[in-house]
Amino acid sequence: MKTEVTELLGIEYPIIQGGMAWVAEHHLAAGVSEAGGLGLIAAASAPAQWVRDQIHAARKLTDKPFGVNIMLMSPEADEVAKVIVEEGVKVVTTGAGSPEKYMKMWKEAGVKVIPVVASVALAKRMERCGADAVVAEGCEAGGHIGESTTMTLVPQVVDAVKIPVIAAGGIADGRGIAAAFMLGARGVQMGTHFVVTDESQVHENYKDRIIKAKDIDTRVTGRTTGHPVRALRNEMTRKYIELEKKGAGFEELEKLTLGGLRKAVVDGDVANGSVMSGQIAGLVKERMSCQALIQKLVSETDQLMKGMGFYE
Ligand code: TUI
Repeated sequence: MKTEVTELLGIEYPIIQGGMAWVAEHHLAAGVSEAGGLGLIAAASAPAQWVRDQIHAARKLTDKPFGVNIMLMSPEADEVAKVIVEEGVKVVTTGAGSPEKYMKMWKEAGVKVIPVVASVALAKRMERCGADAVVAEGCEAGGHIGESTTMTLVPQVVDAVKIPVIAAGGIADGRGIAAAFMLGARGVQMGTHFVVTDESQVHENYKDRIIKAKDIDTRVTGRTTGHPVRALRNEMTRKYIELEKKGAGFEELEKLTLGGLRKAVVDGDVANGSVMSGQIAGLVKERMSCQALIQKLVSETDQLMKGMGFYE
């Protein structure tokens, strides 16, 4: 499965693990990289020293390349951006904003930069300022999302830029990967399925909710505040959406979600916490190791793409 993305990143398969806040720590990142994909450590809102420690811990588990995801709304983003360079991290992905101000520093250090974008406009801007590839993430994805679906966003981004495009949002099996290739992507980023792998350290309750989820079980909160976030429906999303309908303001709504992801991932409070997940959770029925998952994805994709001359 060689594509421009495997070449760019020096990995075996063009499968990237999403930079999921609280979920994407060193065990998961190393597991995905060891299995031939690209694992990521999510800096989320964590202090720079935590990120540094995670990088060291991942290096103890794998010699293969892995990356760090920076959430650009984090107050720690400036410090984490420097840690990337100081620690010689090979790949950085970014979310929830534009990484323009760090681009020069990263490119000079030889870091491969892959911004996650939810629009054609941002993809073009990222290409102009030196991005090596972009992840085009449709609103089927979990967490903070944009407006467009993967089906509509990916081909429009592919037509708008020359750098390789990696598709994300709604992908959890070989059919999704093959479909992404058909839309012009050269790789995929997946989150939800990796949450339930053996290497993932998230609370069992969180994994259970994903395994039991049906097709229509996610909800988007925060459309009224300009920060739409997709999560599995629970008491928190119900209250949140009810308050939104009543016209509640940002501060009142914020109280419901503050620390919510930690609550769900660490404490296992899947009723009141934020159980971020993509719409594809309904397809995720089995727990397995990162190795088994990636091998399953590769063989399913190969089966579908056989003889199409798509990749070498
Ligand atoms: O970033 C994500 N997904 C995330 S970040 C996150 S952390 C969080 N936790 C609680 C509440 C809110 C966030 C959870 N999930 N995906 C990549 C992504 N980036 N999706 C959408 C965007 C995006 C949105 C607007 C990127 C850029 C942007 O505007 C930038 C600009 O300057 O135009």
